[in-house]
Amino acid sequence: MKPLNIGMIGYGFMGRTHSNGYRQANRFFDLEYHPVLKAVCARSADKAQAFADQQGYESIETDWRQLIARDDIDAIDVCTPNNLHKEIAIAAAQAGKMVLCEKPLAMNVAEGVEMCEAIEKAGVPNMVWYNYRRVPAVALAKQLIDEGRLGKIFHYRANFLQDWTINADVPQGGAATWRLDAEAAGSGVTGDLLAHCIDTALWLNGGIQDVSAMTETFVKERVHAETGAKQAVTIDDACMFHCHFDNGSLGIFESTRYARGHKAMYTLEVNGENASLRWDLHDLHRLEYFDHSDDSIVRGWRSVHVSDGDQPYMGNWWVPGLQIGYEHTFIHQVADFLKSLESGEPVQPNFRAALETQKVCDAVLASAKERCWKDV
Ligand code: 4PW
Repeated sequence: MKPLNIGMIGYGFMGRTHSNGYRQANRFFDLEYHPVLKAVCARSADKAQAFADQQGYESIETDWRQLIARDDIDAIDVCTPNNLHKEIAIAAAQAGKMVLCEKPLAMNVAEGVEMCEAIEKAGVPNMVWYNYRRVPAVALAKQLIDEGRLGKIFHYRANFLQDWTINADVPQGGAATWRLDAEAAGSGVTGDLLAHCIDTALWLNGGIQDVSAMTETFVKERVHAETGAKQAVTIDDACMFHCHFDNGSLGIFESTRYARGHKAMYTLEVNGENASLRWDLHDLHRLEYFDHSDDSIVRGWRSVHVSDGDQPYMGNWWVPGLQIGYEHTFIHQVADFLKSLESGEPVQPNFRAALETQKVCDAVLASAKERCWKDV
């Protein structure tokens, strides 16, 4: 097996999901390359060392430029807040490293374009971690749509609902709550949650032409986690939009962190002429499927438990009927990335594909701000 030396930048929640993916992929997939957890980088040496000890990294760095300069690193994994993605990804590409970047690709389209140009000029393998494509039930939805089973598609709808920022005492900024700080995140739920829904939608249902959106910021001021100063909140707490897809279907999307009772409820539904399907992250193994060609006396929504060896990714896991979970989506993404190194076929979504999601996010935010339809 060929080693692939990973240099991870960042040590938060996503750093843990990716690290687990690197450790597990070769245990379940037949792959030519195997990731080696070479180094993790964080500004605090103590935090980097604690992460390295827990996750199994061989060494630490406290300056990402040093990490990129190391000869023993093949791939840089960007797990920082969004405002650092561009600088790190471009520097890594220019140093000839492969780049795996957390979503969303960038703070905005302008940054994303620069990143795509740099990565393509360097010609290095690259990927953006839109992990929900790798839920087996979602991958099965893609297979059913691509086989034409739904026929002409009329409607696509998706929600991503959470409730963790309802309390006005939650601070913004800092290591744990940078997602509430526009300076670090670029946007609120649009880049954080809707971006997932948009990536999946573009993958399942094709391009989006134009959007009409509204956003709201329910809590207007928050204390900064590090300085303690009260500041205006400039992220979108909730965002909704509707759109036209290139294939003539209509889309409706909603995301919020103010839906009491919902922690990470990502749902999607696609309605076609012949069939419909729907999926819910809270019950991620189920793909609900309605096929109008079924005999009318037994026609109805089927609840397909996606755990059979014939279904996407599941042949690599236990035996039919047994389940996997959220963390496996990252293991699948690592496996797909490593396979792409073997085949030379770019893994999806790469930077260029993730730029399409960024374009929709920017159009959504502009539409909400200007209160009008925006072309993507
Ligand atoms: O990327 C998203 C995160 O920022 C995740 O998929 C879910 O929402 C879980 O945490 C947040």
